[in-house]
Amino acid sequence: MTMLRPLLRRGLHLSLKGMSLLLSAAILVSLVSSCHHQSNQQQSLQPYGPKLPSLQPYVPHYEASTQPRQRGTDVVVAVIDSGIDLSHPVFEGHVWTNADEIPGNGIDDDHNGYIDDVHGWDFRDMDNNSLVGTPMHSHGTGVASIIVAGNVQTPSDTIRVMDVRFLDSGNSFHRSDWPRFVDAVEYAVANGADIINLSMFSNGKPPGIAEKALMKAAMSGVIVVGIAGNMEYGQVMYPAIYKSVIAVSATADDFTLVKSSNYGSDVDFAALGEDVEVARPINSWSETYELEVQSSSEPPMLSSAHDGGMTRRVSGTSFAAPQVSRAAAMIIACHPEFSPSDVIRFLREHAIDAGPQGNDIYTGYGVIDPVAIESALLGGGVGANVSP
Ligand SMILES: [Ca+2]
Ligand SMILES: [Ca+2]
Ligand SMILES: [Ca+2]
Repeated sequence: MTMLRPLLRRGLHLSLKGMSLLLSAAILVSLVSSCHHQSNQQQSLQPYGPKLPSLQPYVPHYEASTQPRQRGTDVVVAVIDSGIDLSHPVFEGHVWTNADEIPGNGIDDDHNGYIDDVHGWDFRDMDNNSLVGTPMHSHGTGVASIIVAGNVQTPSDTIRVMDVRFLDSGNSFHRSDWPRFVDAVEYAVANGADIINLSMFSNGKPPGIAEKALMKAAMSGVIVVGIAGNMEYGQVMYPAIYKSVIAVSATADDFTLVKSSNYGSDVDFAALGEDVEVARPINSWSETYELEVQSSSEPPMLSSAHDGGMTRRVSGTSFAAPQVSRAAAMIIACHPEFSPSDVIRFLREHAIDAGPQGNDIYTGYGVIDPVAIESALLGGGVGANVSP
């Protein structure tokens, strides 16, 4: 697939919170008119409940996610990861901007506890820029590029990424980092994220504060997308195993599970996670350094072959999850009235059934292809661009 298309500058930047209601309404109308409204949108939509109804009881905290989150006209996806090189052209017009923060004045203008946090926060260095301080791993830039890459004049037009750096230079984190993780999640929720992408997993069980933070995020209407993991285990790793997090496994082009991908009854969806073309950082990134620390990295970067240009090809569940985040973001862009439950239902209805019929331990409810989701949203029919 070709991820990075020629970039066209958008005429309007929609992230200003102070924008007049009239203008917002006009933009909303223009956006919605480009989306095909499903005839069943007025039906009563059921919450996405147990992952396997026969085995697991309904979890009440999902009830909270039946309420739409209060949001602006943009769809904000917080990428809690290793940091993003936002100067890469793929992000042009797709960067979340904190409109209440005056850049570079050394003052926390919006009183959210973070000084000059214009595009996010670096919880590794406790500064406002992933490109300065400790070396940034390339992982987050690749993940984020999947979320924003696409055509203009489509639902993806309003998607903005928030750079919430958490992982260290080796793309790793340690047990002592969980409080930092909680801060990162709370930052994303407090600053307007509609979706949190968590392309990371933990070998050990996180402390209760981590689960609580993710549950609070879900209860406040944020959709959290995580990864099954890349250990070949028949079990989804933390934190995606939590019911407040969507667990994504990785499939190849032919919808078979990627060998390294974890699987299990907690998998909700699968998405392309093999040989995916993503953006590679163009600043503040030393590939030599990265290769040196890669042996201890977690989660592993399974493939990093590239042509020395602006992109490279990678594999792993880390790059499957953002396909689901992107699909969810496009659904929200077209249906701002949808609650998280409605979004999940839309994903389920438009997932491509793969492997054993119905919900299965390898691909959950099926493979999410953002192109097929976009096609469905635009009225082009489900699976119009998909060959089984
Ligand atoms: Ca601030
Ligand atoms: Ca400031
Ligand atoms: Ca930094």
